[in-house]
Amino acid sequence: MNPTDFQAWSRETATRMEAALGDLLPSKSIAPSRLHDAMRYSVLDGGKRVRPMLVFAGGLVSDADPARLAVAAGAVEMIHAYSLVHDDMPCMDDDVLRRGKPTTHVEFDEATALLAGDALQSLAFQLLADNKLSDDPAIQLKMIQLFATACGSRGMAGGQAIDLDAVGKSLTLPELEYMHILKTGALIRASVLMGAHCGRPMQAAELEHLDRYGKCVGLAFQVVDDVLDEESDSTTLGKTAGKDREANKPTYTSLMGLAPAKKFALELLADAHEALKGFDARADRLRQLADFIVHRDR
Ligand code: GRG
Repeated sequence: MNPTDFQAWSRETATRMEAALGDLLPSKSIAPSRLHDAMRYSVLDGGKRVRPMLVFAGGLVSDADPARLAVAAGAVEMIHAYSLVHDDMPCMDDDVLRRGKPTTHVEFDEATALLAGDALQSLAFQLLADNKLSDDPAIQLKMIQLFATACGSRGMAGGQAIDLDAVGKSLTLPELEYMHILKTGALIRASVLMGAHCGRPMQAAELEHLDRYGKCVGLAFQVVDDVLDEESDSTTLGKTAGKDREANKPTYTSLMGLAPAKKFALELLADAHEALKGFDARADRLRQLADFIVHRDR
């Protein structure tokens, strides 16, 4: 696999996403303009766009139409952005900086940030309902169902609830893993399937393998996030009360140690590759993305 080629593809995908998100989000010239401004502020011009890339890479496996993938990827990124906006608020992690900019509640105000997150979540589902994403309406309904599960109390929001409850407590490794499979993993896992469902109908076995890939990559993403946090001496920047709360949260590095956490991430990467072994070269972007996620430096 050619890393230069992957870098070019990821840059192109990020540029395509920026344009698509700009079009999919309501204009700030439309009322209520402050809310629309806050939604655009929270989504545009920032982030690695890992989840959209997973949607596009999943779609390559099923030869999906890029226009459909842009809508599905836009919906996924809006949910991700909403989760960050709410996560940064004083009632949760209380952070003042995100993606090098003031967090949404700091730039606007708490009520606007809350509403921006709410409206981004609604808009994501509206996009999935308004646009044709599969030739088969039953598959499109399935996409919306799996996505709703990934976002809700049995997915990301549930994982966040478990995470908040864990502050100051000790979790076992299986408990930590369960929390992260929901909090960070569910959306990443759903991204791959959302992309794959935009193309030709997939066999159940293919979907199972893609889901296993997504589960491994979703968990690896969080393990690497913990490793990067541990290794970074800049984590105190832009943090307030959330800093103390976060310091009291169990992480892979605090439970396993740094070297075993790095080894675990590599094991998950090997499992992700194993899950794709029956796929042809059309899964190469998924393979490269798994490598990128595990070997990233931010
Ligand atoms: C508020 C319902 C609700 C959920 C919040 C995902 C989440 C749940 C909170 C984020 C907290 C956090 C920083 C977790 C660590 C892993 C993670 C999801 C990091 C942010 O994702 P990146 O690195 O961010 O993809 P960018 O900015 O690149 O998009």
